[in-house]
Amino acid sequence: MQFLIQPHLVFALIFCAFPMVKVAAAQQNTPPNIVFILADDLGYGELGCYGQDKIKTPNIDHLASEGARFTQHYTGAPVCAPARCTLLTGQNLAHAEIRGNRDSGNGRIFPGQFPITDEIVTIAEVLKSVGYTNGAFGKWGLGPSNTTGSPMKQGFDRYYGYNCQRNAHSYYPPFLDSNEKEVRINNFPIPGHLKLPSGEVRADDYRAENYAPDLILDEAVKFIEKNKNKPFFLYLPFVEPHVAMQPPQEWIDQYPTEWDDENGVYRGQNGYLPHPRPRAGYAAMISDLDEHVGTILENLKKFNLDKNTIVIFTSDNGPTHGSRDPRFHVGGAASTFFNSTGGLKGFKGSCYEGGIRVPCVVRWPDHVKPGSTITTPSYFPDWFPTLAKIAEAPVETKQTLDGIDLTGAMKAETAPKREHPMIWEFNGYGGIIAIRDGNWKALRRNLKKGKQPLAWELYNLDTDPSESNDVASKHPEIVANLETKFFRKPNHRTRFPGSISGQAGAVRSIPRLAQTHKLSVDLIVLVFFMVVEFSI
Ligand SMILES: [Ca+2]
Repeated sequence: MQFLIQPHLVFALIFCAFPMVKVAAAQQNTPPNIVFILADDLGYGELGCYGQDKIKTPNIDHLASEGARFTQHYTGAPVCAPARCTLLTGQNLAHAEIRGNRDSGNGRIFPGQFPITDEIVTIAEVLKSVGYTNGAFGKWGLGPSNTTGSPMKQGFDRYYGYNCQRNAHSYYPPFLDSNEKEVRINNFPIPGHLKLPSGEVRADDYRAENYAPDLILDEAVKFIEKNKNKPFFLYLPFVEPHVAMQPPQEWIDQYPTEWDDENGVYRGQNGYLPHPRPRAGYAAMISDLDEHVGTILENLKKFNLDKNTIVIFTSDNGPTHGSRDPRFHVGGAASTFFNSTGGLKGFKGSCYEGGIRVPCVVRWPDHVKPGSTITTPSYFPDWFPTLAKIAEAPVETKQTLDGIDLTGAMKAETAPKREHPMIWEFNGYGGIIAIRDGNWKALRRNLKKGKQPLAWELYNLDTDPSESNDVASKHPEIVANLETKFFRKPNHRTRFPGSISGQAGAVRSIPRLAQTHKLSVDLIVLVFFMVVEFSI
């Protein structure tokens, strides 16, 4: 048999192939979808891929195996609202509009948090400017509906979840917020805080009709399907494993009953809700979170989006800290039993590593090498320039941006250069400031008004990641250098006052370590600012 080349057949083949070529080119040129998953209070050591050996996290571990793990990634703040502010606005705590978990003050039971302003530009707004459709699903915390801080006024086209962080203290709340409307989800909601001093503690007594994380996940999946044909930014600030502890029973049953033999039931004495098996309950919350991450990844695959989507998974701050009853942490959490900080010092609310260093996994096919590790120190303000770069979006904002573009580090191409060190300035938990420059980290505590400020501490994180050996007295010159860098350009926020934040007078009211002659100059400056302050 002889093959004859028929001219009309050749024409037909070319004609058919042309649209395919065109489609392939279009797919290549489509900016990647961005999925940013933010866990709440998940510690550095609470994932299998970060050394956790009790709690099972197969989906996030798999995500890490297909992408990279950051080993020195930090949140921008050691608690919820300011951490979210640093993430979405690209500013560190010396510049950020939100510096604490302050309520909006609107007098409602769930007031929402103090709103970010209209002037501030969020990364969602930047992405929107180049055609992204943006959805946020989960805990917001940056301002109630009908204020400038509403997600719908900060670049998001769709929002579903807990606008108010306090409403998120329960997984069975009365309502969730859908765009700017409250939608009732439980007719018999469970409050986030109850005690049961005696009698049997039953997990089922703290459950109601609708488990909020499942509803939030469903809406996120709908968003993926609806926007599968155009670039989207999906921000998923999931609530787990923040207490109260109300995970599904199927996950609790996966963990050994013996775990809770030692301390027994939790009766709500450290706040939030009682639990019959608090250690199993805590692990169950993380497994449930892991399952939800798995569902998101499955859906990206289902809609053929997984190749052209960057997925980032991290946490807003370190694991839950201790409280009055030393057998449990707040809400019955078992941060010590699980070695939740992975050996780092401090917990949520602290600027020691345990409070701010967080797990961070990134999967970006063809860009990030599967199974790799990124050791570049980085923090939340870096995501603003990084995501803008990924989307090829121009950044035209008046606000100070404190982060650096991490795409070079993620692709293992170039080590990013950080002009200004990473800093944290937090007026909660007694008032703390911290600065990391290279491997050196300096930190001061007790800076809140009325407290006696403690001396600077200094740690070499390369040799002492657990911050157990304070070398400040050995290297006063390094401390003085970091102190100078710390006070580079803070700006004052009267809404979030603190003796450490802001104007030169306030800053210099802290006794500085610098030499005596410098101190006398500072005193003159202090007197000058006091005069100025009292004269207006
Ligand atoms: Ca948090």
